[in-house]
Amino acid sequence: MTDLDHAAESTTARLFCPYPRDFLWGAATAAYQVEGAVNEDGRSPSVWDTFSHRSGAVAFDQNGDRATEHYHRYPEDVALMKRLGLQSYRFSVSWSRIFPEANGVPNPKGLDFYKRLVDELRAADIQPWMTLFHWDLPQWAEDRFGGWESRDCAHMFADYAGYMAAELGDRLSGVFTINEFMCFLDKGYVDTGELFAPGKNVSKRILNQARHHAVYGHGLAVQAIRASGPAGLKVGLAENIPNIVPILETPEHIAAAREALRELSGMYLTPIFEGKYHPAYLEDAGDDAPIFTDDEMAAIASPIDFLGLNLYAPTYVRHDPASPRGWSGVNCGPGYPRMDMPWLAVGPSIMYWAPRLVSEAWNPPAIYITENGCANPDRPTQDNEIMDVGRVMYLQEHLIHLHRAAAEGYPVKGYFVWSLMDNFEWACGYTKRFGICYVNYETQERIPKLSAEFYSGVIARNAVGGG
Ligand code: GBH
Repeated sequence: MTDLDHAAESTTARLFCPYPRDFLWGAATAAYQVEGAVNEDGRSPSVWDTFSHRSGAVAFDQNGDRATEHYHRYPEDVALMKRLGLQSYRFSVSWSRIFPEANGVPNPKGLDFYKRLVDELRAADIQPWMTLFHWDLPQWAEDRFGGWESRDCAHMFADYAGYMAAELGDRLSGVFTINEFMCFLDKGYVDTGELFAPGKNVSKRILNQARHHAVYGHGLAVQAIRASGPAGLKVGLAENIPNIVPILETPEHIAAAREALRELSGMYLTPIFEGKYHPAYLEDAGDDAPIFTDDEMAAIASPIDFLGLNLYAPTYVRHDPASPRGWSGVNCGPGYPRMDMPWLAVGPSIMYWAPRLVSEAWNPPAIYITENGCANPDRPTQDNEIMDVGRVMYLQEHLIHLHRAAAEGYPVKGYFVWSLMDNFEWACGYTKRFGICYVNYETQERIPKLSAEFYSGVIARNAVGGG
């Protein structure tokens, strides 16, 4: 054998290395994107119902009225998960199914759906992981007090969280309070072009205050879950951090990347882990900074059991002595590869850098990749096959870098692919497909794509390689 053969063989051997024992493999969805049944069993509208019915808000004026009918087809969907070998399922709860009105009276039929779903999952030996808030705020909260503009929203959210933990907690493997602050606040409260619900345009000052109420709501929810749920129920949140990648793997660039992460997370994760807003955030906000108390900051920093990371696209950062902060961003530049979304640049090493930089900055006890995936313009062939080789490439490359993170000892415990199936992709409606299973929206048929077969193999071997 030549040296090159040896090198090739050991590289291959590395790729065949398994993920940690007990590594948890799953898939994720969110209520408004899959459930449909928006007027059934006492559910009241959320801001996404209102927004998607506003003319021009969503591509082709599409909405989640029907979505993928998961509300009715969940037994079929759980059977599909089982066939694929999934070990866990991350779903979200539609708050307005549980509390259809502002009066705090729960709706038993709404709760019952989630009980049935969770029981079905457990019977199939699939761990249920629940997200409490994936952007579909009850419309009553928007109408009454302007949603997260008000402190009341944080308190109402904590009440809802405590209620769910008490009712369902003993059957859950974990709870995520909030999914991605930036998407419902920075994109929902400010007109950035591509609007998200509720589609308003508030001042900087009000946005900052709403951000504060949202992280405060997370902290109060953690406390409510601990107080009302069974002992030992694990709780965290799922955040879309800026997925910083140092332009080169050198100590200066890595230090710059770590500082960029803390600074760019200055209003969300930094206070959750450090109990303080990042000084650069407060300085930039100036007179528009949020108003808060010490007690609120302490609540925001309530200890969590794990951090969920939604990882899609990279943000490159360099060490830059010329910049006042010592770092600066670097654009991907022309010709950079992208998947089927304008923002979805491909940078698989985010799967290594996110766990590493987050661990170096804040040392969370455990990390789950709560979302990772891509849109691909999938279309069935005449034989009803979906050859999404682009998604297989995307997932495979990302999983290899995740393996590196695990191999170097960062505490990554599991991975949820986004998404189990094609679904209502927010402002893009049904025009973008993120599923590993194709959905025919006429018939609601689910067809596993090539990527589902790929992912099943990874789960079966607990490794990317070795097939
Ligand atoms: C996830 O967020 C969501 O949790 C999920 O519901 C959704 O279906 C999935 O992504 C796919 O989109 O326009 O340049 O400002 C993804 C994270 C964060 C990606 C905001 C788009 C906006 C980039 N998203 N980001 S930009």
